[in-house]
Amino acid sequence: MRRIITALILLLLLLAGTAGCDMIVDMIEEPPEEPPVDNPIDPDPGNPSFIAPNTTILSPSSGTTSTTASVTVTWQGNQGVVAFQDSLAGGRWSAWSNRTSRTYGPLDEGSYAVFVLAAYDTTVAALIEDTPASSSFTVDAVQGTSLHFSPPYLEGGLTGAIDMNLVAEDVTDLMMVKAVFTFDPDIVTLDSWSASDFLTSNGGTILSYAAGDNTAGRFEINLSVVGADPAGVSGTGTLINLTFAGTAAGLSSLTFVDAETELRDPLNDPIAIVQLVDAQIRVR
Ligand SMILES: [Ca+2]
Repeated sequence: MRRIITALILLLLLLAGTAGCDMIVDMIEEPPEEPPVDNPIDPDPGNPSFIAPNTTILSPSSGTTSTTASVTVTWQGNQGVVAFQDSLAGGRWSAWSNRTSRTYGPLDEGSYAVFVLAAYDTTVAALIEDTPASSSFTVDAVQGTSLHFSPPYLEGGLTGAIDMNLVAEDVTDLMMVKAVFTFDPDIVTLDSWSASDFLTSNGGTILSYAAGDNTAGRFEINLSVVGADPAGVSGTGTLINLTFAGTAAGLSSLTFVDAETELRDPLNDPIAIVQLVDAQIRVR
């Protein structure tokens, strides 16, 4: 009996010893822990789980028409993105920042594309989004028969010309325009103007009378077309080109004098104006 018990104890010790040896072997032979393979910002091209930085533009969605001249663009990045750059087509890229929206404008009537780029690390090319996200949208802030400036917001300096246009939009049988607007003569002066080609798009000759006052900050222009066939023009086009000069840093509005501004047809009947849209010039 004692011999059997001794044999059992030896067997148990042997088993325990074997297990202990296995544990030690395991501890020695187990390789160091692998880096997690789902690290999304591991730029190693050999890492099949790498997820490139990516931007989604939330608004405006492509194809949107904005009825306001200022358009707020919002976006988001995928997990791990820490910085974005944004740009309106034709403009410069912004500095990298963590902002996820920007309001552009006031923008002129027309079509635009906005681009946004994301990065996990702006200092490593492989961690910057390859192709920026983009969205195309249209600004149609002026609607109905209108007079407006183009562009609605313009920046200029103390040297060089500041070129602005006066546009008639969505007119029918327009033959005569009287437009009066004011500006801040401490910020800008109106140096010159010239008739554009919209009123003569059916031929004919332009008769004009203009009076500018760079002390009061007021400009009045009367334009009519004679000898055109048909006598009036329809649609949208530029009436006059205006050239301002900056005189001091600041913001000047270009403000229509509603009571004195009018459109007339070939029968000399007034054409109802839906909107007179003012503009701003900033001199830096
Ligand atoms: Ca429009």
